[in-house]
Amino acid sequence: MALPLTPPAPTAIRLIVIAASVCLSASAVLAQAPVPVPVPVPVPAPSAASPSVTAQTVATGLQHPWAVAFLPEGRFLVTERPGRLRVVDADGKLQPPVQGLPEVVAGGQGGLLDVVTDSDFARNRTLYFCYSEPGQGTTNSTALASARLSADRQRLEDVKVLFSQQPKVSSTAHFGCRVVERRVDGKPDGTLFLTLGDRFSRRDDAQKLDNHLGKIVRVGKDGGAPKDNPFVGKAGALPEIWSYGHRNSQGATMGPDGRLWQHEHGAQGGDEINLPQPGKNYGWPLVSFGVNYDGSQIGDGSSVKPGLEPPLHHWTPSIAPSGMAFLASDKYGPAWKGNLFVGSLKFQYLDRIELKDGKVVAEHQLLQDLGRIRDVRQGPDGLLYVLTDSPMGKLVRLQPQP
Ligand SMILES: [Ca+2]
Repeated sequence: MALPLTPPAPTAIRLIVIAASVCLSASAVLAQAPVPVPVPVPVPAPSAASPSVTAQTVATGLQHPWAVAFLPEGRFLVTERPGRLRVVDADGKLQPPVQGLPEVVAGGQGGLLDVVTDSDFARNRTLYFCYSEPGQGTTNSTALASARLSADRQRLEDVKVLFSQQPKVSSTAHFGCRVVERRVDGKPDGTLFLTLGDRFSRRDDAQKLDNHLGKIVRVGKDGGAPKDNPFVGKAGALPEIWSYGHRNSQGATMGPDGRLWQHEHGAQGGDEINLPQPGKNYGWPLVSFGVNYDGSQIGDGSSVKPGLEPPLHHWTPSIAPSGMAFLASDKYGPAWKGNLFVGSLKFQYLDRIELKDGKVVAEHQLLQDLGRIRDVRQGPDGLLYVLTDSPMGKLVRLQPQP
């Protein structure tokens, strides 16, 4: 099926509105009778009092926003899936689309997806973004590019495609596409992780090392495979591969433990959190805690097998996870500090995950009346920001109440 190409998008600019903050206390939300959302772990009482939180709309009128990054002076950078990158001013005003993106194929789950700023952005104005890149005919794949944001923030300069997933496939699904700047001992090591989906129709390729389907790759900020990647020099294996056996990973971040954390969608059940280690196999589609959409078993029906890394945690039924961020700041008090936050597209909440000794010990559902949560990040102000996924998506700040 042909994918419509994104128009160059000189659409009318919506100047949007702020902050008549949707007041919504998280504790009040939690007290409401929820829709039956299954949680596979017991929920003990939190170890410290949870803060009262207001969901404050920073900006609206964003068309299927997918990712938010943070610019100096309180500005934001937001991707819109149809193929636009926008600066959002600190007061919520949307600027016209940033010019100079490469060609993006928008359709289905594809389009302009993740964006992150370089850790040294204040000096180099460099950002990284990933998107659905067109190929021959109706084919496409995920690609990763770097660019410099012009001083006036109106266009991209020096755009370089750092990596293109191979092979390109005719599919509108499972692009993966989260970018993480790797840090070692707290310092950027000059490389980036990129999550790559199995394109739905090519699940068996997730177990083969001669392609980039169903993989996490690690590439240099100038492109190319770092020499210490696990499969460099191995016959029949692509050198960018970091880990394999993944299905469709739309959330990833560096953890406070210095390791890469990611989550991925299962089929019917079996969404997972993993900590991908170099060269390891995360099992898809040989093992899963879920089943196929028609109810049939995946592989021989096993959920774990020797040689395949089990997930740290799984959600069955699936929550359809999106975005992933650790809260490092003190802004919400001790109960939330160090928690992991994950959006749920399917059940429409923000999952606050308590961890102890590296294990999930409790989950709490927040923001249950905002709609589908697409991204969650901690801003430089220490506050959490989320994006909602809709034709009129919002950027929302979680404001702790005194
Ligand atoms: Ca797995």
